[in-house]
Amino acid sequence: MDTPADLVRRLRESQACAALTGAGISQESGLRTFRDAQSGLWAQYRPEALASPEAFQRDPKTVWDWYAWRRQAVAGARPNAGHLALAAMSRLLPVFKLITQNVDGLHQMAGSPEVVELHGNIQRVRCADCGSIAPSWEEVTGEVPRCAICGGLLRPDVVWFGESLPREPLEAAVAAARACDLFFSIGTSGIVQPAASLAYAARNRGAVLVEVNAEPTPLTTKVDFALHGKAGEILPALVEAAWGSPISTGPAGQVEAGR
Ligand code: BJW
Ligand code: ZN
Repeated sequence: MDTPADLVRRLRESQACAALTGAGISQESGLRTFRDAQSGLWAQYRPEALASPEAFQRDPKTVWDWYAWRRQAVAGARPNAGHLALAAMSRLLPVFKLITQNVDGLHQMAGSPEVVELHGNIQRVRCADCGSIAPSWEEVTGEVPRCAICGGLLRPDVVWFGESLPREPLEAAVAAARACDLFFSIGTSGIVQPAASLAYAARNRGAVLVEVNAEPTPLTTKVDFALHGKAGEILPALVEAAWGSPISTGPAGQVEAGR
């Protein structure tokens, strides 16, 4: 891929960089994006129709099973070159804030420190009634596991449509968007609020916007650099162009990139 020289210069010179990622960055790790058609057992469902408090109220077992299935897929997934490139950027830039809408934990596994998780994490489970995090639970066929404290139904600790985002991560994300000079929107369709507004918050404060996506999105016409293709190819190429050496994974899974 040809990386624009002006973008390479801006990346090298950035004093405060922020990136927002979405499901597209994990696609090359074998995880389905949110708006991909589902397959098998779940082909008849739209993810949007399952990721809501109303769906859980109506049919908690189906929603629980869908998350159990996805949790298993996430447990078998590994970070790809895109995740590793972002982890390298956190070492190479003076300030790099990584904000994700993903619930899969792959950025952390790639070595990114202090990832801001806007939509929670699929591996955590909490009580739908009292909110306690369940340290463990037992899968019982035909039933949704219950809270050991109050007996309420357990649910994934993720943010569904119509629910508020957790306050601290949202504040951290808005602050990072407002303070950065370079903002990346990576592998996200850019339609789910309030995450989608972060790019505009950055732009309103004068940041240069970069989009990395397999396809055009509503943000494409607003960005300074639109890089179309796979995040797992574009991001490593960008890091290599800016800092001159390819990203590699050390023996302990540590990400390295030369200055
Ligand atoms: C690649 C690639 C590769 C593929 N390389 N790229 C203002 C206006 C209108 C509506 C609202 C509004 N404010 C709030 C709302 C309502 C709602 C909303 O935004 N609705 C929209 C659909 C219009 N928002 C909310 O309800 C939020 N809560 C909230 O705002 O509370 C206050 C409030 C409530 C009600 C009314 C008003 C205010 C909560 C949103 C929670 C979203 N939750 C989910 C589920 C999380 C748990 C789970 O995983 O199950 O989060 S939904 C889903 O969408 C998930 C994702 O994180 C999120 C974003 O999806 P993402 O990441 O963009 O994935 P995709 O699949 O859409 O796109 C993948 C992209 O990757 C594509 O572009 C591909 O091209 C690309 N790609 N392969 C690079 N290899
Ligand atoms: Zn409870």
